[in-house]
Amino acid sequence: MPTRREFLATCALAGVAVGAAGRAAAGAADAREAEEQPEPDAASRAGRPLVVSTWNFGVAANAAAWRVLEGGGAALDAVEAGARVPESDPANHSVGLGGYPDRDGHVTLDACIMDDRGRAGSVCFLEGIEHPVSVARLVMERTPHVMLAGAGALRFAREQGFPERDLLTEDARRAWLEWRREAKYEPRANAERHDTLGILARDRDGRLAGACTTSGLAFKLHGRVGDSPIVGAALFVDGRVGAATATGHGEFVMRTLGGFLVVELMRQGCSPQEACEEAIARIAGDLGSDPGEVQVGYLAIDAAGRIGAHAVRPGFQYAWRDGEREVLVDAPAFFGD
Ligand code: SD4
Repeated sequence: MPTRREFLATCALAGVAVGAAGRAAAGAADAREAEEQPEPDAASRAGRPLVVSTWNFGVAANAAAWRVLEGGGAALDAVEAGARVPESDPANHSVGLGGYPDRDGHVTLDACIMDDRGRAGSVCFLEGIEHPVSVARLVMERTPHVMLAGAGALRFAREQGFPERDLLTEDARRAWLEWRREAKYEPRANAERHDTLGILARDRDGRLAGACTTSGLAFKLHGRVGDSPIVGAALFVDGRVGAATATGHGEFVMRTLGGFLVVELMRQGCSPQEACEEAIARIAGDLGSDPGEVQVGYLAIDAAGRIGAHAVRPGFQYAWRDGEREVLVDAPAFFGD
């Protein structure tokens, strides 16, 4: 396996300027990558379906996506099926039902979906609908638009027949009341809650698709929209090149258009791993020697079925499944373990 330095050199030869910060972290990352990424070579995956998802609950999302893929279904259907799993899970406090509310007690949801033809749909600041990813898909398929927000997104969902329900569970309400007491109702970025689902799939016909769904940062300011519904930030798919998704502090991803950056780097010759490392380096390189509470994780696949992942800090996990194997992996991190 080439070292990260060699990776970056290859990338640079392909015309990509690699950040100095990324090079600084290179040596320490080599061994960990080898240990932590039991990655079969892409050739063994050629022509086979693949699905990858962020975080450990990505295992359950992958299982739902896999049921679509193994029957020869489309990557787009697979990622939607996968994203709906955490959306319905009340125990997941940062996606859909049971998501932690904003500062004012509203659960507001962001989601998007994209296919290999560059079609995309998205909703943001949506309340009262359990499956924002499915609303996003219908924005893509049944409107001339890409993104609907807030009351307009809700009206569209109603018109499309989506049932409404209160998404604030008793657990989430208690956590919010607790936070409000402790935080004296002052807004703050919540650093611990990083559980957005980003899911990417390749189907039997080689088509790629991705989806992203979240209730966003816990106890955020009312009206805050994160990276998850922004095409090019938390999600980007190019059918000929690859797909990328992001999780973590959305503001950092939005400012750098990370999803687009990762796919663009792959287009210019980087592997998914190199591309994720460079995109993280652009963020982490500006954080000084201590990232504080900042966390961002990128996950990417390319058209050949190679996987890459990188994070600002340790702790970011992702799951991949290709039929024979279902694997949960600790992503390497810029700031090391
Ligand atoms: C956001 N990126 O709203 C989302 C939150 C997240 O894991 O990913 N949590 O900023």
